[in-house]
Amino acid sequence: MKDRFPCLIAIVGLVCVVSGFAASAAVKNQGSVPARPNFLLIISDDLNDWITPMKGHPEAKTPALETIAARGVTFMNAQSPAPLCNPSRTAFMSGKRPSTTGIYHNQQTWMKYIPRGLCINDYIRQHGFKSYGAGKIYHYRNYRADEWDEVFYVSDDTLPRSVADRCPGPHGYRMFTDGAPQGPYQEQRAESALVDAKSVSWCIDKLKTTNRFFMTCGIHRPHTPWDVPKKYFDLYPAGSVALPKLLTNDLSDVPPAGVAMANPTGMHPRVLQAGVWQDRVRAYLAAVSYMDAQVGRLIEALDNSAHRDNTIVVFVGDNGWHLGQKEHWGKTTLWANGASVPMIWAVPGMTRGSLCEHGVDLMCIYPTVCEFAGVPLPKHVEGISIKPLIENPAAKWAQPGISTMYKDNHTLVTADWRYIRYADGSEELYNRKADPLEWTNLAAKAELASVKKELAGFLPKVNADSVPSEDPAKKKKKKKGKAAAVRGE
Ligand SMILES: [Ca+2]
Ligand SMILES: [Ca+2]
Repeated sequence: MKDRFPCLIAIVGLVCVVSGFAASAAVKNQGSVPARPNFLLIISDDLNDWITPMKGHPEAKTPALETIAARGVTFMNAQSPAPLCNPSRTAFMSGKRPSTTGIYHNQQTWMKYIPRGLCINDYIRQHGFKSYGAGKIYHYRNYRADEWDEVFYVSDDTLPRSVADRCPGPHGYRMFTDGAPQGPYQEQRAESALVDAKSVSWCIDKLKTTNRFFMTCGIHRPHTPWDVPKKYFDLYPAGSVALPKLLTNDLSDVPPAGVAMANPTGMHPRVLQAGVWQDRVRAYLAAVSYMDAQVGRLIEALDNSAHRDNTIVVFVGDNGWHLGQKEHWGKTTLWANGASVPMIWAVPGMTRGSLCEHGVDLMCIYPTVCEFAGVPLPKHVEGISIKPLIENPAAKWAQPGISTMYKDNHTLVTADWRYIRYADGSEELYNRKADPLEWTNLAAKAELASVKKELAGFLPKVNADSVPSEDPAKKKKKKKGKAAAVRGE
């Protein structure tokens, strides 16, 4: 692998084309929505567009998502409210944007700032739904158990608690930051013992007994670690999976605020130096296929249940993931790789395998669920319903999708454009149709000033200060102190 790597770098421009776009196939949907629909919201963690319905990676294998997409509308330009777990999930579940709440980081406890009763899992209970949650829905244990009818949460025991623990252990651990793995795959346990399989099994059991429901299943993968069972690695040939296409000096037309988010002196040189780019791309794809297999189990159970024809399935990711694009690894950027997420809505009797190119964001989940459910929309909810686009993906649409990374840094996305404005006023503008990989920043083009102006009109009017973060070190100390007190120390 290491020997091969210089060659891979040299030919990277030829290795593959990750188009990020599938052919447009907007089809007007017809039919009527079930009179009393249930909702099954499936959230995958750190999933980018490397899924077959979006064709973001030519080799990605996600048959379950293909099944959902064949029954639904796949949104090709959906944005996460924030390209990071806690602020994204808090925003789309509560209905309040990060720029309104000041929740921009993972170390902020949203329950201190979002009043009770506002989050959709609690609100919908007031209108005759049972709400069930399993797995990672909010950011790990950051949730109020009493705001669900029933909630099932098992810690992701593959995720080390500290950097010191990030070494390959009995169950394996593969982060993009670590050196070469000990083996091609390290997860040795039976699949049924893994946390995502357990969450899905819990949901499958619930489907057998429940009536009108709002069920959310949060799947941890493809969040790191990527050591899923061998059979998912076997789907991708070692040493020859396509790498993302990179442009040399892509960051040269990006303002300093954007370069800081890319952090090109951080992970990417380390990945190159360790010679593990191929390994990490393969492992990410394996984790995506593992996630898809869990989704497949859930969809199969739904199909075999009494709820098949009256359950609206919504599949989303919470933020994107770079694997070297713009010399970046991970999330926390405002480009398509970081901010865009998969979103598929399958509405029985209405949708049937179409794509929607309009820019939208996950803030639509709350109001769209309310509209399909026929329940009043609470005043605090900031998103707008995309039911018109689910009915007709080619309908006229003015509102762009919005993603926010820390205070006052936003991206606004339509079918044609990605506009980024950082807190210091610097800008980027990409033509999504002509330049889907977002290589050429057009923000300085005088003839495009009107495009920027129009999009800037949609920038959030409020940019709340960041609420206080919990210091994980202090938290640990406090916990240790508590434990010591229990032991009588
Ligand atoms: Ca995430
Ligand atoms: Ca560039």
